[in-house]
Amino acid sequence: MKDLKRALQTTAMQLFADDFTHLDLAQQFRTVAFVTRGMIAPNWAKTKAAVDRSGQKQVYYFAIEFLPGRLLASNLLNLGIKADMEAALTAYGVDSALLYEAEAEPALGNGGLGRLGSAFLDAMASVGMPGNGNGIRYRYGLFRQRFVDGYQVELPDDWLRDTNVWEVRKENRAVIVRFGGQVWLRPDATGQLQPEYQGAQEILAVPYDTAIPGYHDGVVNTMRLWSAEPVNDPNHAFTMADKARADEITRILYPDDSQVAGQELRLRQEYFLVSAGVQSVVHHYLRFHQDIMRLPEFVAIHINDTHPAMAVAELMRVLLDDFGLNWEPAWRLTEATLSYTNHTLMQEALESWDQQLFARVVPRLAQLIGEIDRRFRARFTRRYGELLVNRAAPLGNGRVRMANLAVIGSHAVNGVAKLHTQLLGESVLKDLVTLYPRKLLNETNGITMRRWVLLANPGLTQLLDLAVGPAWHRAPLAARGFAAAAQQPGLAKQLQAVKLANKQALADYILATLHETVNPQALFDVQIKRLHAYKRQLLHLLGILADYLTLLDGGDLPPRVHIFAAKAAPSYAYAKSIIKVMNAAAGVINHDPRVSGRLQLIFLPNYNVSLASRIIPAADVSEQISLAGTEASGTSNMKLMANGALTLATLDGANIEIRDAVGAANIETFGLTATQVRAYQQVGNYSASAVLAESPLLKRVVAMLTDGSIPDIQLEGRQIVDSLVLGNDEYFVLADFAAYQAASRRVEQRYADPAGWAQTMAINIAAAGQFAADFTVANYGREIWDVRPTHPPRE
Ligand code: GPK
Repeated sequence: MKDLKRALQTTAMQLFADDFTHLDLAQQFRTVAFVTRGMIAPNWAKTKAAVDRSGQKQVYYFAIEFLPGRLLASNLLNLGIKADMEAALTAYGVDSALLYEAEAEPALGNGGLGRLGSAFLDAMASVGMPGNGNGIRYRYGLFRQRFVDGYQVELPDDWLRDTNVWEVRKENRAVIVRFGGQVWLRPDATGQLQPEYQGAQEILAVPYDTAIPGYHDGVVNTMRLWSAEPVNDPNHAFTMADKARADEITRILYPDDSQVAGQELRLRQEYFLVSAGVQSVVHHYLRFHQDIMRLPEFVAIHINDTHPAMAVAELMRVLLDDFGLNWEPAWRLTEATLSYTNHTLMQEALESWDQQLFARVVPRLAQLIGEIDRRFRARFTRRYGELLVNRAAPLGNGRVRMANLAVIGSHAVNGVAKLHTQLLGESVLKDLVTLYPRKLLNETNGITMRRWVLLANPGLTQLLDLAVGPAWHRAPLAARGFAAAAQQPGLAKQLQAVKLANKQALADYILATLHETVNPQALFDVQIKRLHAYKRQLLHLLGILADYLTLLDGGDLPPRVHIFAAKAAPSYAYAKSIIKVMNAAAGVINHDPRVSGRLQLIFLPNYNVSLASRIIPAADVSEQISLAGTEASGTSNMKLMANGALTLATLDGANIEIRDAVGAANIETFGLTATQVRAYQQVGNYSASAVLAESPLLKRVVAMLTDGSIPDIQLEGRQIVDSLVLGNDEYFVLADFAAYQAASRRVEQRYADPAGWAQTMAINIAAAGQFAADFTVANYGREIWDVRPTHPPRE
């Protein structure tokens, strides 16, 4: 600790020419982070050297989003110096909790997809797999959300305003990315066709590297994020317009994860990420290897969702144009190097690009994809027929279909939960699975147990350490013993006390941010995720309104606090209407003395990784109520169970695997199954109005949206009712309503038995270990990447 104190003083003097104790909180944060970074650096250099020297195969995880969360506490934890640093800070009179909050959160992702990428980077480092992130350094991350009159307002996220302590700019590793112009193919001296570019725009891609330290293992991997700049040519000054055109590419993260907007800038972002990434992977490979034909022995490139799917064509471009390979060997290398994860079944989220736009932005890739398409058709049409091949081809109806391209160019394709993978094979990827029956695999998602339990829930961590020892930090399955241990009434009592303390802390936060007082003894019922029709926050809201009416009618329900957090895409009007209606309903319910202390609706603004860390440890119930067959996996379901919440769920995504892990007695499931939903959709015999006509309670609830009982929501309430009635309730909210209400009552009955509830909590916590991302990446390594961890998580 003495050393740390001295390091803080020295660094404060170097950075700010002042004493550590004289600095403000932001400066103190920078000082502590700088010291921490200095302690990571030697192992970072050592890891890189060791991987290069040993020639171990490396994973490059290409993703248009990463969502790491704040890094200081997590880095200190992984280095094993968190307690020491906190002691040093205490000695200087600094509150470490406040200091951690001074860090800007890197919000370079929308939600689950980006968070999964960051969980994988953490996990790869923690099990000793050489793994690199490859992404974009957005100047502005996901918008900050505020509510004004209950409406969502989006504010810019200027996260780089104060310098980012963690990143290292590597200008010596910059590469040039080419856009637009014309490409001609001309035979060179040997007769090979070579592309000749005319009028292309060149952009400099500059990498910024961030260290990703593993947990207590001395491994430090790298997340590389690319920033666009004008090319700096000493003989040709760039203009302001050049600078603006470059800056634009990495200016801002697209804040929508449900729709493909089809905008040229997004396509440019994707190509920028892919071209910079592929070039840098190949450059690095050539520093330590001679033979490009051995690339897949040393390099695995992973395509996270379709946004980086152009990697297929870009790697072909490099192999053909820069290395002069012939098509077949280049294609074999490409397929062996690449793999792809699908994250959604939703039609509107499946990416495709207008072929003409595509050819204008990336003309050489358009040529190559044309050739991939031609060869694909030539190979399969005779045997499988034109209809099937047309559907599965990379080109069709004037569009470039990114999922098809990714599957065709990869040796493995995976879904993110068992049900999702099964449904992929039956629907979105059916034709491609017919053509490539062995490519499709399942890799169920995972989470960073250490961030979501060790960091977020110190109380529970202490109890787990007490009950099963600290082995679970590295070997997540070791938490299994917690279920049996919690049968001792003493431990069960302590578990209840920890949960209560966490709820009190969240109650304090709610009071400070929304000026609402909530009772920590009440049931805390949590739904936190992006706002989407398919995730059915609306079903939860209808349930709340029904309970409100029941209470007004004189019914008796136990005290319950419903806690939401969710951002809506700025262009997603329906999702924004739900937010407005939620906030308006909160205004009515929370201030009605007739239900005071018994029912509350709390919508916390600006959901992000930091807010999740506050809410999750305090949750009693985890709402995972998407329409069956729509949520690919979900990962908040795993985080919440790991913190002892009971899952209230449809049989969707990873909820099914959670049920299998905890047993049907320790989860509440309800609603239509994916098979039943599909049957309705195929026959077309679902009638929302018929459901409505049969339920007097439901009718009253839906009426509340338009009859003025919730003020100031004329348009929004109407829009929602129209979607349910005129639109025939695309997501079967009304169909599942009665089952949801019944499940909700069962949850309350369980909660009335504190001893039984404590057992269920313990069983959920004990069973969560299987969802540690440490296992997920080890499985990817074994089944897809052919990369083995040096210290795999114990089974
Ligand atoms: C899926 F397709 C997408 C997307 O664009 N963004 C995103 O966050 C999510 N996802 C799924 O919706 C979740 O079910 C899943 O757990 C998560 O990706 C990670 O796989």
